[in-house]
Amino acid sequence: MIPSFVRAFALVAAAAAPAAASAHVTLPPGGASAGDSYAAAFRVGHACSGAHSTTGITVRVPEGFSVQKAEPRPGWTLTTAPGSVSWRADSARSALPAAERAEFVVQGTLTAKPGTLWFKVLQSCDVGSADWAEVPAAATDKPAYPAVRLDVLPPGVAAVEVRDPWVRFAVKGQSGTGAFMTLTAPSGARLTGASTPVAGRAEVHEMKMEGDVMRMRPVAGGLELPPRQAVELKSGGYHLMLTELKKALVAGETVPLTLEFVDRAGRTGVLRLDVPVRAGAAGDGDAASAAHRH
Ligand SMILES: [Cu+2]
Repeated sequence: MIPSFVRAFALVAAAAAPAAASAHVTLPPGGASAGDSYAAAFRVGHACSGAHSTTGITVRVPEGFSVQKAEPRPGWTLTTAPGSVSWRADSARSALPAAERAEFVVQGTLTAKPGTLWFKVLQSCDVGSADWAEVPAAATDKPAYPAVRLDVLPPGVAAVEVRDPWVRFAVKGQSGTGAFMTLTAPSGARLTGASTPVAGRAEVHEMKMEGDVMRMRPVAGGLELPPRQAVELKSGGYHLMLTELKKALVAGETVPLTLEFVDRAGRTGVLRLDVPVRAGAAGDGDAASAAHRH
């Protein structure tokens, strides 16, 4: 059984994730496990307003994160001081052009206490600067220059971002269907299983050509999610196979779905989601139901 506080935390974390606008300085969504070592990869997506390039980044490290080391960046000078890490471009040539994205990575260890950490990041540019340092007072607040948020998750909650999950509809009597989504594990993980009250079985499948025949089979050992790399579960590729369906799945309803993961340290964690049922594009999931034979 999953304690109810874990469930509540997971839902809050999932709801808050889309607020991280891609244009700001961000960490990969999905959070990190309390007490874990963590590579904080700050993504800088554009220069300051009206500027052509980013020339410096200074991260003010909150309590709750102990820095071990920062990754150097060629052509930039790295300076670490108590409570901060900064990179400064050695010349205009090595500055980060406005149209390019880059990651500035700080390795460290996280507090054992679950909660939210805010990293304040000063971005210096060829013209002006931007201080990403505003901590929203409420979840609905959208400050112009938000500090960088990191969700520190309690044991049992997987540090994985789930984007655009959906389940393909199923008519009454249909035995199986597919569930699709994009998963990103900031620190790496494996998707090892799933469960839902609407199906007797839920398995991670892959599709593979065997001779001329496209076949699907359970992924042995689970699906690898490399750190900070989005892995797509989609028709014709990896997917979650729901079989022994207990009812029709109607477009527009939502179904509970629990995803099970193992992190790099071997610890298990789950995410509990409510996933919409959709008709899907033509062909989505057809293969999943038609070709599925065990
Ligand atoms: Cu399948």
